[in-house]
Amino acid sequence: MSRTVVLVVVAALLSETWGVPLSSGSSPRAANHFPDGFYLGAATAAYQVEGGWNEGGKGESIWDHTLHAQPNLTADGQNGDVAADSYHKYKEDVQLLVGLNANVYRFSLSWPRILPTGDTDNINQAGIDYYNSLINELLANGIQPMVTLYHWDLPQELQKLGGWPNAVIADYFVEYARIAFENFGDRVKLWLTFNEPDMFSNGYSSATALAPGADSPGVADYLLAKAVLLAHARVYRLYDQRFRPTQRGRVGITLNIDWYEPLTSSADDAEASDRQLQFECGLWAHPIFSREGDFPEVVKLRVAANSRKEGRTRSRLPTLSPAEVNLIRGTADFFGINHYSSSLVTSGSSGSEPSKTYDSGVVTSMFEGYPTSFWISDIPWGLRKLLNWLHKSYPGYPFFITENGWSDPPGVLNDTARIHYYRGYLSALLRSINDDGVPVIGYTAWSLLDNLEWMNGYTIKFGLYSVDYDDPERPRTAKASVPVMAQIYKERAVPLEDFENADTTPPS
Ligand code: PNW
Repeated sequence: MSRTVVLVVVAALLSETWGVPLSSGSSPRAANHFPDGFYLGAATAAYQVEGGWNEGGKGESIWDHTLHAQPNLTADGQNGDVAADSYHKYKEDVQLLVGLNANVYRFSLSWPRILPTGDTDNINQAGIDYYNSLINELLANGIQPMVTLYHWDLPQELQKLGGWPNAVIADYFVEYARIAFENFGDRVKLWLTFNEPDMFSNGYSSATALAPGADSPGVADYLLAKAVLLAHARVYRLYDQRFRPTQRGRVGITLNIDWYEPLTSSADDAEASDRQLQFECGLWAHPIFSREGDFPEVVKLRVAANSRKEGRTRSRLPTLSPAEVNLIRGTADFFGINHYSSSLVTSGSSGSEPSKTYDSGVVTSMFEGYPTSFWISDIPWGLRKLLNWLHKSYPGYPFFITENGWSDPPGVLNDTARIHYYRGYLSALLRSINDDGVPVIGYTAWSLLDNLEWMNGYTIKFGLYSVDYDDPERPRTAKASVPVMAQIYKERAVPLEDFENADTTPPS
């Protein structure tokens, strides 16, 4: 064997056996391939797909309550009472995942399906049975379950106590998590405590954005931040101490993080970009994933300064005591990311006073010249920049892309824009892993099937599979993106031509 051949073989063995990233100059075959053991699948959330809102002993959630009381909050007056009927059709859903060659399915547990009052006075066995059936069906088909404990459907009984801004809710969340670990942890090895706290905090800063519609901007959302971080940390530590020794799974949290590109090359805009990332991501990530813990300095300073200006004697952002900082710091085995889009950012003033938006002191705008749908721009290099920024800011943590996807208006089965989006973003993900050395362990596309897109009702479609919402049977149909994704998942690679054509390098 010539020396070159030996080197190539050794490099291939290294990359295959230990997932050692090859440098960009190496074999082009490797660069478009996912590492061994990489998870590839799709995601959903309970309220968006399950339906069965009052079946099998399920209690009322804040979403049931809010959309029943105010049906006009959704774009089409619809709600999740039936949704995609996954409560009855979960076996079919598992076959949709099989059709994608997925090896992981991210779904969420409905807290009030398991604990109808949110508390342990009533542990609903029918709810536990439902999730056991789903988990067993997944495993029988070779698909790992990845479970989100909280994807926004708080038991309404706990909203009567004020919901997440009330720190006492953490006590209930820990009990709920314990019941989930006890019942499912023998088979579930990937756990997420929360989905997108930054996004669901809007349910407490706006009357109309999300349930429960408690309108306390700049106050409730920061109180919620402390309560959620403490709840997350306590659940992580519970798992670590009581369940990890026997169950050997991993616990993380998922944050929504877009990329914010400075509008100009000025130092001011670079600062605005960092500030926006700190207010959207750092508020949650810094306490958990940074070496020093606590809220980011820039967030603490700006909220304190605005609070003083408003005549308050205390900051609207609660403080974390040294003991709380220690409790929260380091409480994750991996870092979940929901990434959809990139925007431009400059410093300036937006949002009402007080509000988190106002505190951040930035103005964002959408890029021009990229494919756009609703609030999403198709900018693959934004994901690559974000992953590099995250890896630099929070070294030592593996990342998992828990959501990424494209939305269409209703009726698009030949979803060429979604295909373009996924080819680009999966290529950017591969560049981040193989060229940049960012440790990413998995990817779940949003979403497996068309579902209730919160206040947009059924008017915005994220599914790889479409669902006919006019038919009581809720039949599923594969969109054109399904065979494309199924091939990528099967080959565990983006086809070379698509990979090389993808827009993965930021314009200079
Ligand atoms: C996420 N935005 O929410 C949620 O985790 C999903 O439940 C949801 O269906 C999905 O993304 C698609 O929207 C977001 O306006 C909602 O920037 C809105 C935004 C981002 C994420």
